[in-house]
Amino acid sequence: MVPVIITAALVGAELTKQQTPHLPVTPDEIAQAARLSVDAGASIVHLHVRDDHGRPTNDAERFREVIEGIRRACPIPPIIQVSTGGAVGDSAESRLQPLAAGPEMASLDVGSVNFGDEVFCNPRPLVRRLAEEQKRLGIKPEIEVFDLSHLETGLRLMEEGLVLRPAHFQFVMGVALAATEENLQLLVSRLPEGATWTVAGIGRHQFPMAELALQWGGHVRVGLEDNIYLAKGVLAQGSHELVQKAVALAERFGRLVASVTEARKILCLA
Ligand code: KMH
Ligand code: ZN
Repeated sequence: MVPVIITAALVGAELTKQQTPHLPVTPDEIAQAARLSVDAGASIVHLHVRDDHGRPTNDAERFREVIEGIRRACPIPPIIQVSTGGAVGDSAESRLQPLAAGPEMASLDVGSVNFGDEVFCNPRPLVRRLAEEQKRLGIKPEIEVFDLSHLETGLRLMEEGLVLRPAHFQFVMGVALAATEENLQLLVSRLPEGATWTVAGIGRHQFPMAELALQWGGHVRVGLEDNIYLAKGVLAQGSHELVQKAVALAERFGRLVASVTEARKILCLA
């Protein structure tokens, strides 16, 4: 099996310091969190950033500052994947901004979904716009699949040439779709030829989903954005502890952990 690419989702847009004091919010804290996660085995950093008050922002300048900080802090800089999902309710204009900060990858949310008590809106025209801009800038999208219909939309974007092959999919389990083995199996079975995939299990589903991905040749996302606990009732001291746990699981299932160079090759990044 190919080495497993571990993505560290360090910040998110919804999490607060009240929920976990280990959440990085300043550019320095985020750079340090990235360094620890990359040292632990992550090759991709999925990135949201915060303003000076710790609130989520899509400001291109703040993204640039944080990305530079991460690249400076890491002897071997990771692949930076900016979020174009932002926070629930962010405008299209705002969600396009992180693409200007020079990332190699970006998330591409392709369908609307209930998100807690809110709705994460991704109407088709917005999705097309985000996909077009990523293609224009040579940024590889990660198609975010919160629901089965999102996979269908991803396939359509590929047919339309808005997402180039080989496409990369992220299965987000436990927000809309229940985080079950059957659901993950169904999603994997619908992937197009040559596609790569990774799984983000939310909350307590993080590691059960990671275990399946490790056994089935998929890749894994962990990090505080999705789950703040290392074990029941034990807060992770940072995303790096969750990366360490994923690395230990990879060893258990006989998967090597991809270096940054290997991850670039697996994902066919330029
Ligand atoms: N914060 C969520 C509403 C992404 O990064 O693309 C969207 C999200 C997905 O986190
Ligand atoms: Zn995100």
